[in-house]
Amino acid sequence: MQLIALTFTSPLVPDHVTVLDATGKFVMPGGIDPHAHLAMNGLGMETVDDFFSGQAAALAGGTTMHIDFVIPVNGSLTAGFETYIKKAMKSCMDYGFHVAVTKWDEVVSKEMEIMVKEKGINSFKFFLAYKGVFMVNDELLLEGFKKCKSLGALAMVHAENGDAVYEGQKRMIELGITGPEGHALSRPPSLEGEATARTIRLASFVNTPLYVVHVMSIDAVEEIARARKTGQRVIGEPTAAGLALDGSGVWDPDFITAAKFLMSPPLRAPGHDKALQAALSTGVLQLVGTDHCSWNSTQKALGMNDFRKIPNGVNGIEERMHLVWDIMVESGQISVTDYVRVTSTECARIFNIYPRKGAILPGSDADIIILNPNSSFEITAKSHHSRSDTNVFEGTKGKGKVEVTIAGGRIVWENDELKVVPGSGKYVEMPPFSYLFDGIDKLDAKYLSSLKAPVKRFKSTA
Ligand code: DUC
Ligand code: ZN
Ligand code: ZN
Ligand code: ZN
Repeated sequence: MQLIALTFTSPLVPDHVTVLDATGKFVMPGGIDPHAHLAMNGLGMETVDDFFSGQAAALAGGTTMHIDFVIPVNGSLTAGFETYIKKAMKSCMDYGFHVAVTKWDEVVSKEMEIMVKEKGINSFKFFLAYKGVFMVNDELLLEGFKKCKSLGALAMVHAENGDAVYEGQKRMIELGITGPEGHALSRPPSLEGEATARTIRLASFVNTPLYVVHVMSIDAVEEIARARKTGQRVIGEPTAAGLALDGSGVWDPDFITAAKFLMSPPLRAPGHDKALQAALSTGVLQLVGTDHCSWNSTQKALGMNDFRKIPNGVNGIEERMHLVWDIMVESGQISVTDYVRVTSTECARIFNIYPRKGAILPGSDADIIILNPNSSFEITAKSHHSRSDTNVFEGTKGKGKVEVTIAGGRIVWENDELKVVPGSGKYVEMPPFSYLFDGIDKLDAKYLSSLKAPVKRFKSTA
């Protein structure tokens, strides 16, 4: 570890201590991105950002930990986990994993137990979309929710109605709408709203906490707001792209320009972005992810004649901290304290790694950033650190720049220069039963006692 003195005044420190002057700037815990896909396989290809390049980009943008998603191999969680642990060997910052569950049987049920008890996993993701690939039905979802609850693991959902999306895609192709706009048109906000409503009700039926990933629409926000008002434990995660952009980009006549905006759920019509910002500022949504899943132009071009073959995903792991500062703090929608909460602390609390992460405290990992509120940033593919040749935020300018990133006690980003070492990042095990589970058993007992005693019946003589 480096010896670093962070100071707002003239320091009196020995020569071998590096002094960072933070006068007029904010010193904060490093960002934690709860949702990114590095080295992810899809449509027979791999994303351009792996665990090294994606994390280097993250560090350049003030994020010091990310949580990735283990995708099962032929339905096997164990095989999936091993694959991802290998992919992550080149990490230059700390990382954790959620595990996706895509089928159901006794083996998967047992594997979930092993993941929680032996592998440091405390969250499982269920896809309601991607029919025929990852999509689960309500029966599997209920089994999965029950299992999560018994293990103290958080259930996460990709909430879009996959059957309806499939129908919508067929409809677009029949109408001859094969370009990127067909993607958005085939999966409107109502399908996100329906799936969000359904999963929220099923999670309530099981009485287990729920985390809705990449909330993209007013329709989904309204469902989450209503559930939270009744006291249900539902967490909602907007993404950097969802907060910063609307979906008009997919209408661009240039194919590549349009295709780079393609993600699922899609970026929405103007207005949804503002509603997501408002929901974040009022606490209806709690933390910001990215769904960073980067493909280059050549890969996106494979769907030139059919939007269903365009790989889904946008960047954001490097841009999230800057964008959230500019859109939410600089604009006056949230305080600096809330900024730390939505970019770092809340994620650490939900995934039960606070105060090791998400805090600057004695005993915490030294993941620290210095953000200069008076310095500006401009996002371009030319200057970003991702391996992609495009950037969905191209040309975006704003205020609030991360000038220094310290990860695990080492300065890794300073003077616009990265000093990253492959293999230096550590796997962070996440223990079960986060605060979201506090008192769940009492609610179960209340439910049971509310059931009327069985009616004593006799055989009717009538
Ligand atoms: N949507 C997902 O659900 N996963 C990865 C990329 C995307 O856009
Ligand atoms: Zn940057
Ligand atoms: Zn998803
Ligand atoms: Zn995702």
